[in-house]
Amino acid sequence: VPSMQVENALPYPFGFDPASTAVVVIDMQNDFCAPGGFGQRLGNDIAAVRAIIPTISRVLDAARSAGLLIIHTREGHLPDLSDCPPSKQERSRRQGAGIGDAGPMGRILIRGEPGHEIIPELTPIPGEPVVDKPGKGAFYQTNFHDILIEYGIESLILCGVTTHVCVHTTLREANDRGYRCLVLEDATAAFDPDDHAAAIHMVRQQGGIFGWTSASISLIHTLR
Ligand code: TIU
Repeated sequence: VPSMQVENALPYPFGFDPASTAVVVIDMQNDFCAPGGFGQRLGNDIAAVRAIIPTISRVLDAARSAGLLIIHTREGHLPDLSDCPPSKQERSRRQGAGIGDAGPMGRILIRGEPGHEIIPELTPIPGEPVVDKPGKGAFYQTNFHDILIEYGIESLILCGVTTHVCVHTTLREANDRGYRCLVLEDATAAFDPDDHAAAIHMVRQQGGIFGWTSASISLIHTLR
């Protein structure tokens, strides 16, 4: 029997045990959240992704106090681009945000460059795992699954950007591996609010086909 429950989750209450639950903060990097980054250069308005920063901060405060594991992810590629599929680079170039090309925060979406760093407001606390991933999902070509197994994690609480891309890909990969996932609807964001709304709806339809959704405050109240 789970020791905690987010009562107002949809499609029904989300039960979890703090000892086997991780909060995953997905790709809150300068490249997605700061002016001149990959996200903005793709043609997007970054206002919606910046708006969730304080909400994620509050979630992290509550989760750290309750002893939950926090895992951060970053999307990016090796400087020699050996882990970047040419098809991915080609589409980014066509859109004016070429992966590996020079930008105001260094080479776009490249590990070690300022644009690749997590935004200062959400800097990980020492000891919190940071998973570097070449794809949209956190499982593909990373040690993410090994970390979940090492810590005995069974449930994931997902925050970050963007809801329909990296959050959803990670959610779907996790769901297929048996993890119970809660997506925080106001601690995730897409550049286009319609994409966000559709992505949130998809999680909880068909009886929660990919998992659960809730407002952050419902989780925070549960953790306190
Ligand atoms: N982190 C993540 O979602 N990567 C993306 O490329 N998202 C877009 O919405 N483009």
